[in-house]
Amino acid sequence: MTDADVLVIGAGFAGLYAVHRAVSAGLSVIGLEAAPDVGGTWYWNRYPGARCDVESVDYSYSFDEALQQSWTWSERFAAQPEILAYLRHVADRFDLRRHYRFGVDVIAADFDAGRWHVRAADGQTYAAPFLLCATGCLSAVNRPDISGVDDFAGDVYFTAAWPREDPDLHGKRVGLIGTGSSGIQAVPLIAGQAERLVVFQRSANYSIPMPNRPWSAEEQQQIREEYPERRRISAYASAGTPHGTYHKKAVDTEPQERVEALWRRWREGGVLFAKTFPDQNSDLAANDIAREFAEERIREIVHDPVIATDLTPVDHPIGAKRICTDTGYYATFNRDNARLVNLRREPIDAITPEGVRTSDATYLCDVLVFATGFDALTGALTRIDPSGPGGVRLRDVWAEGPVTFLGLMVPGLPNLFTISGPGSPSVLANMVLHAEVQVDWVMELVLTARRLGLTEVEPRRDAADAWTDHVTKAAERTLFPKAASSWYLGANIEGKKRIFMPYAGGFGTYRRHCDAVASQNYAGLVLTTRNTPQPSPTRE
Ligand code: N01
Repeated sequence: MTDADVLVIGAGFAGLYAVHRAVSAGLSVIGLEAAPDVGGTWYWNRYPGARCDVESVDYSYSFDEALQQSWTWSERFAAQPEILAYLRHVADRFDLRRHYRFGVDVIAADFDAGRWHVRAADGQTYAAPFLLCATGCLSAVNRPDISGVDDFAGDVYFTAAWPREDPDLHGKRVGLIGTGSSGIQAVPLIAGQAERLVVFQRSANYSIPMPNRPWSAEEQQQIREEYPERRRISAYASAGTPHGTYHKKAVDTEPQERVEALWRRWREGGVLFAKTFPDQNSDLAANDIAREFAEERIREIVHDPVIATDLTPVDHPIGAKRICTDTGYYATFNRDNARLVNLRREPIDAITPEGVRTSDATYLCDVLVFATGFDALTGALTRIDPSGPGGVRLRDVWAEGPVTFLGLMVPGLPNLFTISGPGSPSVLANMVLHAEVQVDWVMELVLTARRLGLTEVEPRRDAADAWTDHVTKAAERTLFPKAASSWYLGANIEGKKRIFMPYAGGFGTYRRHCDAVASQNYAGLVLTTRNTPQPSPTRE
């Protein structure tokens, strides 16, 4: 079967849920996934140390109470293998794999005669009236074009496409380029294996220790009992988790009390430190308080003051770039076999067959690890570059930055849905609950359209402009745009328009916007009925 009611691209958290929702609603659905199995980002990012920075009990589906009660997370912050095992379990439990074609790399999508025609790299096409792109925010790998990169004689690995068979790095001289979340998580593990590790850092990042530990049996029982309440609080919370900020602004809190609040968050670990105080991400004075606290921790951990200074960010308020979480990152630079190269002082000239040549030295390497990130938020979509009626192309509509309605729909591209797309909270929220909210909204719209005999649903240009303007204004109320460069801003990709892409207004607020649009009969959308002949899809 290559025709269905709905096509879903992607088999990560969002894609799997979209397929499940569509099948449960009685629709025929084809899922297309480039990898050989389910998992999405958790399929590919299997580098040493890969873990989620949101607590496992929150970073999991909420849509099915029996699933929630039956799965037991072993640790507070789940590692990649456990998250992948969970997604495989979900695929088995809801029999989702049979709707998927794996190993299918989608390269194009055109809307014609009321249907999306999706083309794969192998030439196969698939068609359906509705297309859900659950292609991920962090899936289009950034492979930097460094001079000589193809000449390197040793092994090359990308954290974002790590081999299924974990490479043995014992006794190897490893060079690692990139110090975002992936590099920072991988560094301590690689240093523990390699003979020598050289970390090439262009920009330092703030990283908070992740005090991971196993959940005790009592905690697991308590989690099960409290799940409904935990989810009820999370449903309209600002980040889709039950955690809030300190009850007072940093600038209104006495110094001693502030430090105590910061220590509490530091010890809780994870991304929550970025939200210790309610004004931390909107007021530079408040941010400075948290930033200085974190910088003091770096100086305490790292023995060599020059290295500590090099590891201290100089170009962004804390949290304005995605805060990283680690297990022993800073302390790694106290080891004899780990070295930091500050590329701002000593830029890379070229990669040679033997290693990395900077302005000052050549670092001999047997292995190069690229932890160089992604063409985030838009990359996976613009690489497909869907084209609508009259030849409207996504890349053209987004030439000056992503224009969306609710981060979910694009003017000129009917029946196309961008799950976790730019203009939605996505990476600023709990991605799993976020996917559930968006997929539920889309499926309601699809079912409504089918019930009313509508063949096309599409946002009005003025409604999309108004939402995009709202997204920009929400970002302007924060410190996010103050980062010199970040993937939130698209600034890590050459030629990409610099614009803050996620919706910073909060997950709960976003959800209320979605609810309001649906309850106002989809205000902002153009709903059309055309008499186009429709092939009737076969159900599996
Ligand atoms: O990617 P990044 P990432 N020469 O873009 C450097 C999520 N995530 O994969 O900052 C030299 O953050 C680049 O330098 P600069 C999380 O949301 C979550 O690490 O551009 N260096 C930067 O240091 C995260 O934010 C988890 O100057 C080059 C690094 O590469 C997001 O994924 C774990 C370079 C890229 O950092 C992305 O993280 C992992 C070049 N030519 C990821 N090009 C958890 O849940 C790029 N860089 C914990």
